[in-house]
Amino acid sequence: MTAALVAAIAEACAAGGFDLCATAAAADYNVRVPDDVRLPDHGRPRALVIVIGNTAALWPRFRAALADPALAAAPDPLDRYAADVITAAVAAAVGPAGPATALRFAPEPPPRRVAMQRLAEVAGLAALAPSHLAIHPTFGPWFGLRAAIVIDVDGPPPRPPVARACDCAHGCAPALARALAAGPPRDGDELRERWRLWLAVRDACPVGRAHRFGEDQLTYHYTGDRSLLG
Ligand code: B12
Ligand code: SF4
Repeated sequence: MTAALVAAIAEACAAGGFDLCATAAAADYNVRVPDDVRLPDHGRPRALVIVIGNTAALWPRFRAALADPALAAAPDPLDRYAADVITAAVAAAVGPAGPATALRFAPEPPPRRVAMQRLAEVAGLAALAPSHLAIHPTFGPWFGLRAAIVIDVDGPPPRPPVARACDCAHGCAPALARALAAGPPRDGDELRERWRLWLAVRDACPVGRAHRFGEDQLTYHYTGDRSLLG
């Protein structure tokens, strides 16, 4: 039942452009993170957690979905699109009589925040690098993390860690040092002004270069420039 549930959620999310899916047990994540970013577990410590992410595959699906005027007018259309697609995928797969579920989305602030990169690591999806980026063995840093879904069924046994592809001394470390030298990476306008320095951190990684986001997708991610959605 659990495998079928995961497959149904993964398939519906992928159809909307959220093409990465991995699973973990809540306890394997909760023991590794500070209390304020722990996941709820429905009273079942090894409850199933499904982590959903996306590669460059998201962009054409998201652009097509913007034909909906309500989505196009939303304050943050991409976050809204992710929430709509993933919430609908879970509701359809679990059904009204199914096990309890809890959803957490990557942009949610504390007290609902999840350390998505650490969850991706625990789920065997990616390795957390000194660049503060999660690195997928195929897609490198070219993916986003969108949601954690906790379902009241048993999750998998602990995963072996994902091996890091290099020591970063010749990859991301010099680029990270340059970005940090320009000032602390605060959010909002300050980060946007220096976004190319942070893009350079991603570009410095040798893993997954063939999967780099297209110009529109990456510029929108770093700047939030809505003219790219028109
Ligand atoms: C807050 C936040 C930030 C803050 C981080 C500062 C801070 N002191 O925490 C700021 C605004 C600076 C930031 C910047 C960016 N972020 Co950010 N961010 C998040 C967010 C919403 C929460 C992170 C968090 O609080 N985790 C909880 C703590 C307890 O976890 P942690 O493991 O201890 O800390 C992690 C992060 O906080 C971060 N971090 C902590 N301290 C520092 C210090 C520095 C210098 C940096 C760069 C990062 C950083 O790295 C840690 C892991 O190594 C996540 C989404 C999520 N829910 O996880 C996205 C997320 C981590 N960000 C992401 C990205 C892509 C970026 C940017 C590259 C792009 C952008 N948005 O402009 C930039 C630049 C950073 C870079 N390395 O290149 C992606 C990473 C994808 C991946 N493949 O790993 C995430 C997962 C969002 C997503 N939807 O995919 N981010
Ligand atoms: S350059 Fe190396 S250490 Fe840095 S993010 Fe890429 S694989 Fe990880």
